[in-house]
Amino acid sequence: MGAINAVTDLTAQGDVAVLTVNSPPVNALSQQVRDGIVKGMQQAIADSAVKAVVLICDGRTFIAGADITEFGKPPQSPSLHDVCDAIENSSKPVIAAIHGTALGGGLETALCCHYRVAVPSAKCGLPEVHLGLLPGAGGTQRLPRIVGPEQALQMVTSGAHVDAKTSLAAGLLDEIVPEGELRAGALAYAKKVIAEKRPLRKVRDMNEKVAAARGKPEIFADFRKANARKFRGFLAPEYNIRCIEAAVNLPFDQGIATERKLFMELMTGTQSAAQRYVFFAERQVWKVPDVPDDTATIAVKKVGIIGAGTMGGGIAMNFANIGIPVALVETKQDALDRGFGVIRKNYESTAKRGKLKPEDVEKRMALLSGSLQLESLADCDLVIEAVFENMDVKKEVFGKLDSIVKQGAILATNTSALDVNEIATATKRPDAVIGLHFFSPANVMRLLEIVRAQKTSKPVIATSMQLAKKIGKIAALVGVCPGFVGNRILYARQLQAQAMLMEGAMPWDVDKVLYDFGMPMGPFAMSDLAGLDIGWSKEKSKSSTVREVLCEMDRRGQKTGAGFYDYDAERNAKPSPVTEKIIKDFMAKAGAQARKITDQEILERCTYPMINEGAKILEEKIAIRPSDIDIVWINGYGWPVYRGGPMFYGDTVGLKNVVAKLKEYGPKLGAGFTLSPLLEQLAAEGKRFQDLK
Ligand code: 3H9
Repeated sequence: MGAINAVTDLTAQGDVAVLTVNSPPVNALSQQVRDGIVKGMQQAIADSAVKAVVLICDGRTFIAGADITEFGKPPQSPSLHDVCDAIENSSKPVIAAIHGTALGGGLETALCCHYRVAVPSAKCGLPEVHLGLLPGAGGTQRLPRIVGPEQALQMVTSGAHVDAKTSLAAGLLDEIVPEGELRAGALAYAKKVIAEKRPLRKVRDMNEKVAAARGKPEIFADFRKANARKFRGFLAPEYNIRCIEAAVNLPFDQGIATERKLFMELMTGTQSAAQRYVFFAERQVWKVPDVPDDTATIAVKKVGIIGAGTMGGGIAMNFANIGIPVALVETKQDALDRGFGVIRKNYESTAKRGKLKPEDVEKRMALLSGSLQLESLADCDLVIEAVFENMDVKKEVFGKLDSIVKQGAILATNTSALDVNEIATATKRPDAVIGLHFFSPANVMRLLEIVRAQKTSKPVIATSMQLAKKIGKIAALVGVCPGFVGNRILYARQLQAQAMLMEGAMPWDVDKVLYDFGMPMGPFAMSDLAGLDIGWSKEKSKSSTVREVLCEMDRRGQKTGAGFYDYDAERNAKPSPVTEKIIKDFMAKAGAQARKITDQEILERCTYPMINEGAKILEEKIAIRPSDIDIVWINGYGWPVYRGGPMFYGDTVGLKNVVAKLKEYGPKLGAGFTLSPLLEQLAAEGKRFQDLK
C-alpha cells in the first residue's frame, strides 16, 4: 500500500483500506484520478487483509465531477464508467466519505459505493445541466432509484446542491458524522458494515421507487408543463427528463444505454460547448492581469449611497444583505421616505415567499440610515453616487464628496454611460474614483460592470472586485467609453433594429426573432418595459422619430398601457395598429419602400453589428478578454447562456461568415458603420475570438 500515482494513495487502517484522492483544486476526475481509483480498488480487492474500502478526498472537497478541461478531447482510459464498475462490482463494501461538494461525476462515483457518509456541511448534486449536459455516468439511472423520480427530476434539471440533512432524509446518505471527523467517522462506519456483515448494496438493484412510477406518464408531462418557461430554448433539461423517464420505464442497463446516447448528443452539440465555455468565462472574469490576488484592499465597513430611487435603493439592499451598514442620502425627505418604503416592500415580499425570515427584514432595515445631508457620508469607506444621468450634476456631487468623505475611501459612480475620467476630474483624488455600474433592478440583476478610469488605483479595483463577489454579483472590469461594454453593444443593436423599421419590419417582427433566438425579449419590448421617455423631454420633442411621436401621444411604454405595443390590464403585449401607422407615415414621408425582411436578415442585422462592436471594444482594450464581453451580455441583458454570449456566437457562426454578411449588408448598416479591423483580421486568418491570447 502507499502512493498509487501522484494524486491517489491507498493506506490500511486495520482491515479497512482508505483510498484517498488528492487532486487540487476540486479533485475532479481527471485521467490520473480515474486511473488511481481503478488501481486502488484492484489493490484493495487483491489484499486479503482488507475487508472494506473507504473512498475519501483531501483538500477542500470530495470529487466535484468529471474534469471539464478534458471534455472535447480524445477520451483516455480508464473511463468514468470503468471507475463506477470497479467500485460497484467490488467484492468488498466501499464507503464514500463526503465533505465539501459531491457533484456530477463525483456524486455518481459515490452512488456506485455501497454506502455513503458525510459531514454536516457536505452537499450533493448533479449540476451537469448547467454545462448543457446530463449526468453521464449512471447518475440519471441511480438517483431516481434512491430519491424517487419526482425529486430526481428536480435535482437533475436544477443542478441544485442538496445539503447533507436533506440528502440523508432522501436516502442519498446513510449517516452524518461530526464535522471535522470525516475520516474517523467513515472508518467507524466501515467497521460497522464489516461487523454486521452488511450486504454489498447496489443502487442499480433498488427498483421499488422507479417501479412505483411506471405507468404514470403524468409525472413527466406535469413536470415539463410546470417548467416550460424556465427551460425554454435549453436542450439539456429535456434530455435529463428523458433519462429519468428511461430509468422509470426501462431495465437498468437499457436506461444506461439511453443515458449514454443522450449524453453524447449533448456533449457534441453547440449548447454544451457554449455552457462549458461560460463556466470557465465566469471564473476568468475575476482575473485582472495587472491587479494580482495579493493586491492590498480597503476595508469596507460602511457604504454611502447618494440617491434613494430605484437604483440607489436596489444598490443599498445588496450591502444590507451582507450586514454592511448603508447611509442613504436624498435631497428631499419624501424621496427618502419613498425609497425606504420601496426597500421595505421588497424585503417583505421576499419574506412572504419564504425566502427571508421576518426578523431578518427588520435586521436589514436597521442597517439602513437616511439623511438629507451629504455630510452624513463623511465616515463611509465606499460612496456610490446614483443620481440623475447628467455630467454637470455628477461633477457637482463628486466635487462636494471630495471635501466631505474621509481620505482612503472609494468614490464610485453608478453611471451607465458617462465618462468616468471626467467625473474623476471633479475631485483631487482621481485614484479613488471608479464606476460601479449596477443593472436594474440592482438587488436582483447579477451583473456589475466595474469601470476602471485612467487613474483608478489598483487597491480600489481589487476592493471593488472583492466586494462584488461578496454581494453575489458577477463583475466584469471594463474601461471608459460611451456606454462601456454592455450599453455600447446595445446601441449597436438598437441602431439596426430602428433602421429596419424604416425598411419594412414591424417592432414585433424584430422582437419575435430575438425572442426565438433566446433573448428574454426583443429591443422594442425592452424599450416599452424601461419606458420610452428615458432621455425624452416634452419641450424638446419634435415628432422627428417614431419614439418621439409615441411619447408625444403619451404612449410611453408599459407604465402608460401603450408604447410600441398595446397592453391589456395584465400587461400582455399586442401589436399596435397605431404604431404601425406611425411607422408607415414616416416611411411615406421619407419615400422609403417597404420590403420583406427575412427572419435571417433580422437576426444577422441585430447580432453581427454587436459582434463587430465587441471586436472594437477589444481593439480599444475596453474589455480584458472576449469572454468578459459575453459575461456582460449574458448576465446584464439576458443573452441565452446556451449561445455563449455574442463573441462566442460569432465564433460559432464563423467570423468569416460574420464579416462577409456585414459587407453584404453594407450601406444598410448606416453611414456610421465601420468594420472592426480586428474582426476582419481574425476572419481573414480563419481564427476565432477564443484564439486571442
Ligand atoms: C460531469 O461530472 C459529467 C459526468 O456526469 C459524466 C462524465 C462522463 N473540472 O468554482 P471554483 C476549477 S460534469 C475541471 O472557483 P469554488 C475551476 O475552473 C462536471 N476544473 O471554486 C477553478 O479553476 P481556476 C460536474 C474544475 O470553491 C477551480 O477549479 N461538476 C472543475 O467556488 C476552482 O473552482 C460540476 O459541474 C471541474 N469539474 O467552487 C462542478 N470544477 O482556479 C463544477 C472546478 O483555474 N464545479 N474546476 O479558475 C463547481 O461547481 C465549483 O468549482 C465547486 C467549487 C462548487 C466545486
